[in-house]
Amino acid sequence: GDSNGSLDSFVKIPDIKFTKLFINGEFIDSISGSTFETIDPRTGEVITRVAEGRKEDIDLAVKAARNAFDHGPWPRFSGSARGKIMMKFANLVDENAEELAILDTIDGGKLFGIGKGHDIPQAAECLRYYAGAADKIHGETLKMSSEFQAYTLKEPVGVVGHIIPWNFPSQMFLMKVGPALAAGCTMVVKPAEQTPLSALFYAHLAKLAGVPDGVINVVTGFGGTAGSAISSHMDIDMVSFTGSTEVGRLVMQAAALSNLKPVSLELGGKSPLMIFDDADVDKAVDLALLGSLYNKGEICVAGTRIFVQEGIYDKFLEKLAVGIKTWVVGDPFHPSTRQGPQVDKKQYEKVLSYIEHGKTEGATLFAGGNPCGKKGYFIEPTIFTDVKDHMKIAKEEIFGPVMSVFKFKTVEEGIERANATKYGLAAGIVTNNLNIANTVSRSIRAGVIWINCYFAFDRDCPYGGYKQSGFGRDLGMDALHKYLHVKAVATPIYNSPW
Ligand code: TXE
Repeated sequence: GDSNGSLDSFVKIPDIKFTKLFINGEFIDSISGSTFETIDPRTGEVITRVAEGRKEDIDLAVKAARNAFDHGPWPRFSGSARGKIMMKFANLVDENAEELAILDTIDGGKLFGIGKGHDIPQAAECLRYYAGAADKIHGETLKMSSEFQAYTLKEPVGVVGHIIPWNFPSQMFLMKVGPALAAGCTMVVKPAEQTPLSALFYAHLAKLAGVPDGVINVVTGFGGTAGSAISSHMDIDMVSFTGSTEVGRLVMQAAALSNLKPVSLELGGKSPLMIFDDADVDKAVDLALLGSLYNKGEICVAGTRIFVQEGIYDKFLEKLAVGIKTWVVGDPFHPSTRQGPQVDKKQYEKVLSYIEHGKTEGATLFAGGNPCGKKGYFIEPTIFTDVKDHMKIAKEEIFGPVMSVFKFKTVEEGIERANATKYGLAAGIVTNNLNIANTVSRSIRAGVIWINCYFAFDRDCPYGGYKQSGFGRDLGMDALHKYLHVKAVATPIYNSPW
């Protein structure tokens, strides 16, 4: 660990510009005046203090969003007028990609090179995708069975609450805000307490681009206070949540007990990657490493249950032992680092405790298994083999760089065991056999299936959960439609007796 030299030697870290709540187009202190520390997981040191929003700040933000929705221009603009402003917003994101990537690296331990070169440009493209959709929102004309005709209108759902996690602060922000903006909604965004910095920067860029005041409000703060004030708010029309299954349950409950607002939930996962006898072993190893270790394993769709068919099992392990050595842990600013620190002390300790469980439950520790680095929250990429389906590490989401390898015999057995989970977010299949690929794709109960690839994310491709991984979709046109209501308007065709 920390094998990539001293921290901070690669880029100059700029002063942090935005640390206050963004409400009604202005950066303001929280009503209580309280602030909280945001920590650099590379060192465990404080980066800065950020305004701590609570219920009363959420109330203020909702008032601004409500006013912007009920009386402001945003929902009343033509779609193309909204699209133009969103395009400008996207251009500003691109122009500021380096600074935004730095914020996500110091706040969340994410790889800087990938952030600047991929994540943030792709997030800007996602915004453009929805900007392009803003003037293509339309309903249908219906000839009804009676003497009426009807048409449908697609109307924005209103004030949206977005509660987002820390693992992809930039992509998450723009993938939630983009379709809601295109739909004509106004919103209150609560970023995760671990990674508040880039969200505030996005708020600033939105204002520069010309997004009217009150349309996007960002309230930084904790889940139990600011977050729950969103899910139980009487004046928020919908909540889009990404986070743990445990908190997803609370969000849905609070929504039900308040104003019955619809929710969309993107929750935890324990996705299988299934490697069949005929697979290209090198490709299988690459996908197994990527699928379970990318973003230090802090990714909801991580393929952490690696099912390997018995005919290829030994060869796979042989190459995996070599492949894991290329997975370098260290300073996320260093260009050759593949894995930075876990996001915070809580996640770091959670992952280490799962590793202990794996050892005591009798799985074989094949690689890694230890914390590393002199400071910060670094953990060695870890592989367990001989994992049994009933073990804790086989069943629960670890959300860290820990891979579990299982052996299976037949396709049917593989499908059954891959499906034996309460989650259903994603699955990977490695095979060149079309019949196996087709059969398994249709048999796995999960929202996205990747054949001979993993993390094939695209703004145009929806993803989301089956089972306790939640419901509702992010990305693609499906995400736009979750921020739209369907209204039917009927009128008689001729003089009707009705
Ligand atoms: O999640 P939380 P945590 C999983 C992953 C991880 C575990 C715990 O397994 O180890 O969850 O992480 C806000 N009402 N995922 O504790 O608490 C919170 O402030 C309303 C999977 O960080 O669910 C943050 O903004 N909101 C995942 C957001 O919810 C509340 C991503 C997510 O935090 C709240 C993250 C409440 N009562 C963690 N309590 C994924 N699906 O990608 C907290 N929050």
